[in-house]
Amino acid sequence: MTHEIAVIPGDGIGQEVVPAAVDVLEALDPEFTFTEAEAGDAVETETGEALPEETYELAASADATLFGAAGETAADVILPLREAVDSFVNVRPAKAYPGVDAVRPETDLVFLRENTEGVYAGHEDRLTKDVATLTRVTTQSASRQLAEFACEYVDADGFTIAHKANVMRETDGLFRDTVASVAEERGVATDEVLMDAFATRVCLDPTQFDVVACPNLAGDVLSDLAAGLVGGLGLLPSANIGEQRALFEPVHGTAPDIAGRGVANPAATIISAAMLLEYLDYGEEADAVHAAVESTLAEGPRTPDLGGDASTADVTNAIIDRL
Ligand code: GGG
Repeated sequence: MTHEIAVIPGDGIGQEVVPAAVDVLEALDPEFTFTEAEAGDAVETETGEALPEETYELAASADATLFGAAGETAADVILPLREAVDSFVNVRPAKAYPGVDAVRPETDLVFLRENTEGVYAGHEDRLTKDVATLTRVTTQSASRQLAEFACEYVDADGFTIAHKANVMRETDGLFRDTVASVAEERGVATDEVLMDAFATRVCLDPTQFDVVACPNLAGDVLSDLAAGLVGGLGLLPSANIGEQRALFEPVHGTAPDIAGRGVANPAATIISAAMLLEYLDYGEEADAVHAAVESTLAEGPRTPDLGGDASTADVTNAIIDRL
C-alpha cells in the first residue's frame, strides 16, 4: 500500500535536515510518495501568509507529515499543522546515546505532551500598552485523551504526571485529576510531581523518571531541558499523533546561527523519520534507522554540535551507508 507523505521543511535548518531525512527514507525504498510544501517566515515575507492553505490541506490529507522547523511564525505554522493532523499528543523521547558526550548519560525519558491547549490555545490579548493577558485552557476531554494514550503507551508500567496544580488549581488541578482518574480506571499506576521540582530532580537523577505526561507548555520546556541532559537539541525527535494521521518533527527550531552552513545535526529529524516509519507499520525499517543513527552517533562522523567537524551530508551518508 502506498503512503502519501507531506514534506514541509519550514525555515532555517529545517531546509537542511528534512531533505536529509527524506534521503534516508528513500534509501529504504518504502512505498511512499513525497509531496513537498512551503511554510514559515520566508513564505510569509514573500506572500503575506506563513501557512498557505494548500500546505494545511496537504498535511490534513497525507498519511503522515515530516516537518522541519518554524521560526518567528511558529504560532502560525506548527500549531495549525498539529490541528491539521488532529494531534492530541506530542511524543518526545529524550534519550542519551552511547559515545555522545552527555551531562546525564543515563537519561532515557519520554514526554507525552498535551498538544492542543494550555497556554498555547491562542487566547492572548494586549489590553493596553501596559497590560497583556493570556487565558489558559484545560479541558477534561483533552486531558482524558492524553491519559488514554499514556495508558496504552506504558501498559501497566505506569507514568508520572507533571503539573503545577498547587498554583494553577483549576487548570492543572483538572489536568492532574483527570489523568490520574483515567489511569486508575485502567489499572495503570501513576505518580505525580510538581513541574518545577521535576526540573531539578530530572537534572540530579533522570533515572527517577520514565514516561512523563504533562500539559502543553510544560512538555515543550521540560523536553528542551532534557535535551540539555543528553547532548543537545540535535538529538530529540518527536511525533504529533492524531486519530487518523500524524506529523513528525525534530524538537529543535530553526537554529538561525548555523542555518545555511550545511552543518546542522540531522539526527533528530532522521529519528523522527524512524518514528514515522514505525507509525506506518514499517517496524523493521524503523529499527534499522534507529540502529544506523545509534552507530553513527557512537562512531562518527559527528556534526559540530556534538564536537565533530562533519557536515549534515557526511552524517546523513554515514547513516545511509549503515542501512
Ligand atoms: N520543529 C520544532 C519547531 O519548529 N519548534 C519551534 C517552536 O517554537 N515550536 C513550538 C512548539 O513545539 O510548540
